[in-house]
Amino acid sequence: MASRWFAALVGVIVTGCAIALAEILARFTGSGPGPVEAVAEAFIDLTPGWLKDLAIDWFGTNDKVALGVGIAVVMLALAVVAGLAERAVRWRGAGVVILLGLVAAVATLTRPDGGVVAVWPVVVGTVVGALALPGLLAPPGTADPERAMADRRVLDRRALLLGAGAVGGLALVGASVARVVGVRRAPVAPALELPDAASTVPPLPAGADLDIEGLAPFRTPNEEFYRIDTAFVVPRVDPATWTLRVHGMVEQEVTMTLDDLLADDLVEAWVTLCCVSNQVGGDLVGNALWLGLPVREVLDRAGVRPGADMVLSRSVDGFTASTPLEVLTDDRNALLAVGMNGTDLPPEHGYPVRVVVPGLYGYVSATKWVSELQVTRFADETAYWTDRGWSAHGPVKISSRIDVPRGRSVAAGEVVVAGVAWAQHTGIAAVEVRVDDGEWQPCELAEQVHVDTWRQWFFRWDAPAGTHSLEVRATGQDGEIQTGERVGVVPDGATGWHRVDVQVG
Ligand SMILES: Nc1nc2c(c(=O)[nH]1)N[C@H]1C(S)=C(S)[C@@H](COP(=O)(O)O)O[C@H]1N2
Ligand SMILES: [Mo]
Repeated sequence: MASRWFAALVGVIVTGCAIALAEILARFTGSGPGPVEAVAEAFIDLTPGWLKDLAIDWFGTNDKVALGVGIAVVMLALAVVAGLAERAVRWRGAGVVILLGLVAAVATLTRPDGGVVAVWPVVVGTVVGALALPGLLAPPGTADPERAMADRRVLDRRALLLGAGAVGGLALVGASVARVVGVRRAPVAPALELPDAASTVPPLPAGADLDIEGLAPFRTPNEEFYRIDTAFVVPRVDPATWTLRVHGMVEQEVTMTLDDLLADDLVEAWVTLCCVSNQVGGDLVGNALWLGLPVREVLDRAGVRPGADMVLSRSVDGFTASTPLEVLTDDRNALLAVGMNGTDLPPEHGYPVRVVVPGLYGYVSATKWVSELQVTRFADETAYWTDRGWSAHGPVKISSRIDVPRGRSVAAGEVVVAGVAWAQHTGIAAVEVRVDDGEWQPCELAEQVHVDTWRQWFFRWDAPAGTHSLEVRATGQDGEIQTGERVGVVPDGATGWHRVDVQVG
């Protein structure tokens, strides 16, 4: 009989090859999401809010890597179980493989880009795995010495086969991992020919960026822009076939192609985007120069019917956001964006088209890979995160953050304290800092570029030796003073003053 180690190894190799086979089939026939992707994304959709918060808290924008590692560990464990179960009772391990396959099949069926036709690679992989496992681990049937010799030879041949299988399997697994991490993503995002904006922003005033080391730059480069979404694999959208469908409570449905959009009068706008999961002092916030078509133009063409109060934007991967109609129809720069900092949207930031709305958290507004705008009512529809315990409305809360000094000791004497503050669509009027719970002291502000962007600030601090705490708070142009009350991110964003401890020596 095969040893436990051998059985576990066979389990891992067979399961690995079965998964890789299904991945490769899905990839090269373009049938839909691969099983790993489907399971990961179904898992993300089923994750309760508190667990998602914990994940973002622990792993930040590495949450996908963490999930990938988690899935790999669980699959490895189940593969070992399959091998051992097959060794114990014939067909039992095959049963484990079939169970795994069923989970993957159900996940694939329920994905927006999946469905019945997308399931066949999983079926093939499962059948191959479920037959290979008992085939490779069949116990010697008899105590007859001659039969035993023959069995030995069979086992030897199996070992050889396994070796070859392992090599091939590793190659397949490598290829599918490459697929999952998106190494092969590049060719599916052909560069768009972005037109010049019909309405441009004025050049940045010299005083907009204080250029202090360690301070977040006024403009966040695309590569450094935080990424938060439910997509385990970045959706691949073909710009040639992309359309935006505007429907629901409208006079007439409108369908736009990318050419339609690019031929329109596009506007440029500086907008700071922020995630509702951003903790006090966190970095899930960034500022970019966006290029796009005002959403109100498109809504105008469709003709919004009376009674509507919300637009549910939907992405190709099924994510939805509920945005109040009024912020999409007032004069703010709510955009169907095609450009980010002078280039196309990077795939992970919504290529080819996403929504950007100044003043709202991303989860209720900033739909990436957008494909639909449904004009409706808050009473009739709910969005992705609303169904998971988050508020239906998500206006950004006034915030401020200390970027320097942070996490290191500084020499006594004059220390520059600096950071950013934001109150999108309201604007920042003042920022104050206090040392060791003392008096609030006014800071200097960088030039305001737009009420929709963050604003840098700094403070010259005559720092005495010892350990000190620094705290910051902002005041909006509407007079609102940032509250010191500590509230967590659920259900509609964190509040509280950012505090850092500094060692001065
Ligand atoms: N399709 C899609 N769009 C999405 C999301 C998503 O999960 N799927 N997440 C939203 C959230 S919660 C935020 S904070 C912003 C983040 O945009 P970014 O990744 O470009 O920074 O995208 C929004 N748009
Ligand atoms: Mo978010």
